[in-house]
Amino acid sequence: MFLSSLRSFYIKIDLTYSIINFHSMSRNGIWAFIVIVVLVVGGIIYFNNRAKNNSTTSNNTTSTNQTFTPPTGSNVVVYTDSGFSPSTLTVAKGTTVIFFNNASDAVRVASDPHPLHNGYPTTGGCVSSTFDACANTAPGSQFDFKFDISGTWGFHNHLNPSEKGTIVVQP
Ligand SMILES: [Cu+2]
Repeated sequence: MFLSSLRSFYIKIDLTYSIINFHSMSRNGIWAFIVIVVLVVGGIIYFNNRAKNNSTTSNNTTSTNQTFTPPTGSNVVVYTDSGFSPSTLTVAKGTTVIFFNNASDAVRVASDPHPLHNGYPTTGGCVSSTFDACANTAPGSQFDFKFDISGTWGFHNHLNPSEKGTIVVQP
């Protein structure tokens, strides 16, 4: 009687111990699982953010190399990094010519000759002729000038006088 109750006591202890042991093992398993989940989710978020930052950086790079859309028409001269295009433009008297800056640097269109700026025969400009932007035209901007006098009028980029062009104004 005593022996059998002792045996059942031991069995109980053994059972309880193995239950605790089993629980603690599965608890470790749960912790390991949680740690793995946290690492995996954290890793995904980290690499996602890195990918996002990389794409933001490349977007910024794209926006620095901004290109503009010059106006089109028979009265447009576009300034590019390689000079004025077309280099000679023929227009009718009274036409307003658009000098559009599609280059990466500023430009200042002015009447030849440099530095007198008195070829186009009007006075009242900042140097002499009114055919003078008198200020830098930033990339993406334009300078407009109305040609009321017929003739062949040379102009240049006052910031880089070797860059030249010609407007032929027909009567
Ligand atoms: Cu000049």
